[in-house]
Amino acid sequence: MAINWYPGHMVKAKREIQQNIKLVDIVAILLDARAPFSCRNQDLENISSRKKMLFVLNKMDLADPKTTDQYLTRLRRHGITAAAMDSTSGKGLNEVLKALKALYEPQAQMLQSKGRRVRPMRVMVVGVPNIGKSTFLNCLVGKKMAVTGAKPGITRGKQWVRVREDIELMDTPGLMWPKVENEEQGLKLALLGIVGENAYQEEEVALYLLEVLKARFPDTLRDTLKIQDGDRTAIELLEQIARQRGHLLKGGQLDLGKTCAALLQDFRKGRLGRLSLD
Ligand SMILES: Nc1nc2c(ncn2[C@@H]2O[C@H](COP(=O)(O)OP(=O)(O)OP(=O)(O)O)[C@@H](O)[C@H]2O)c(=O)[nH]1
Ligand SMILES: [Mg+2]
Repeated sequence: MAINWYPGHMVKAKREIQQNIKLVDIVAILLDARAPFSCRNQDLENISSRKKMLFVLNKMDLADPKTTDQYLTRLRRHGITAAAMDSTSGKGLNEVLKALKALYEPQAQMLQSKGRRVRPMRVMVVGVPNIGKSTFLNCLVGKKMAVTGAKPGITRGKQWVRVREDIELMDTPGLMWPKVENEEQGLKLALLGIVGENAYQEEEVALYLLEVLKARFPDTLRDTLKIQDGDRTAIELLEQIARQRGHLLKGGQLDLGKTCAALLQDFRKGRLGRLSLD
């Protein structure tokens, strides 16, 4: 599925990020821990490349812990500073803070050696929509400063916040790619809720989810969704789930639209377990 979703506020947001990048010391690039490689936005990394970067695998609570460790190792092998975090509970926050401090240390020492005051580090939080940038910021502040929400496109303009005495953070709106050509990447982004709901077909994404479960997570089909694969196609599995859940239209036919929407919600809320996709 190719995705074309680049609403107007993102054009403005990209310009704002480019203009403000010179004011910051570090860019925190948030990725979804369930599919960090699919969430990497080359555009954003290019804009950030002259700054120190910290990659944060957010929503770690929804991802398979072992796989998250493997992803972190893979990123670090490429010389990337990376940490995982759950911004809703604050798990992993200490590692993130430690990584930020380590990245800022050379600059702090330089200021000190020149006899200048070490000012708070300025961190810009960037990433694709709905990845948890505003939640991450709130978690660092320890209270709700930025508006968050369960759909992409909540933050519309930049926002600076003094987090603690040693950190200032800037929240930014989520940025998509002008066009996502890679079929599977598009499906993953839609499944993760990163793409606006008008930009994809729910049925196509739900069938992709069932294909992934069939191929890689048969236990989830059997134990969580309580269906027997029995070599059935994804559409047959979808129909069985619809019957099981009693998703029916007035005339008695299956309401597959309802089942697709429910399955996507189940995945996004972690009700199918901690599944990593990349
Ligand atoms: N389970 C879990 N949910 C999270 C985490 N971080 C954020 N969320 C949820 O993800 C959704 C999106 O969070 P936001 O903070 O609004 O995301 P954003 O990146 O600021 O989104 P935009 O401003 O739309 O680009 C919300 O429903 C959050 O509660 C996390 O670490 N774990
Ligand atoms: Mg936001």
